[in-house]
Amino acid sequence: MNPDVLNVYFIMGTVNCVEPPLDTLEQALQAGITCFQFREKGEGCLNGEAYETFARNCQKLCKDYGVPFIVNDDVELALKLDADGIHVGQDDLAITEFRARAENKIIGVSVHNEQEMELAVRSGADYVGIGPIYPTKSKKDAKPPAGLGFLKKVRSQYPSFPIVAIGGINEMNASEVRLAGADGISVISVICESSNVEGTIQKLRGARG
Ligand code: TZP
Ligand code: MG
Repeated sequence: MNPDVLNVYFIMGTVNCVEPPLDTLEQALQAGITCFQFREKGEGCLNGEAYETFARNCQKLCKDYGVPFIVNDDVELALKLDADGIHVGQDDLAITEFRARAENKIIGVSVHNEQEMELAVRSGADYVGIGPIYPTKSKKDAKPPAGLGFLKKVRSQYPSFPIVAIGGINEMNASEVRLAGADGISVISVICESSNVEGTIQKLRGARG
């Protein structure tokens, strides 16, 4: 995949939002996010029909702006909606199994150590997510913050594999994360809680973006 897609990768679910979620998503799309991940999970999240309807509404907005719509974890939803891709963690399904069912979709995988990285690449992932880089309040079961060390190591071992970094990234630290080797940054709260989504996204963007 083209790593520029990862430049400013917004992740969102209703529980992350302060403003109406679809308003936040549309503002983020207008401001130039390059990828969107639908991640409807956590206490108080939508279920059943409301979950699917919300996903479809997010997908439609992404289509309007030509931005890839990636589904977190839920393979069946990704296939049902014909999403552009799926992002899975280590506890979710095997990449090879999903690839067999969705040849042309983007597959992203979260990795936390060299073994997971090697397996993701070998299994045919299109990109990896590395984090949490810094402390985050947006994922209850997040691993301890890893800092930039692992990211730098992976970049040196895989000079051109698409990498997005995640966890506690904001306007202040985005550039050091990019300098450490990330093609892009993935964020939840800094956009969901911004009072100036456009300004925030401008500052998050990489030089290429
Ligand atoms: N995975 C690792 S950290 C994280 C996820 C989904 C949450 C990132 O959210 P924030 O608010 O940008 O720290
Ligand atoms: Mg998962």
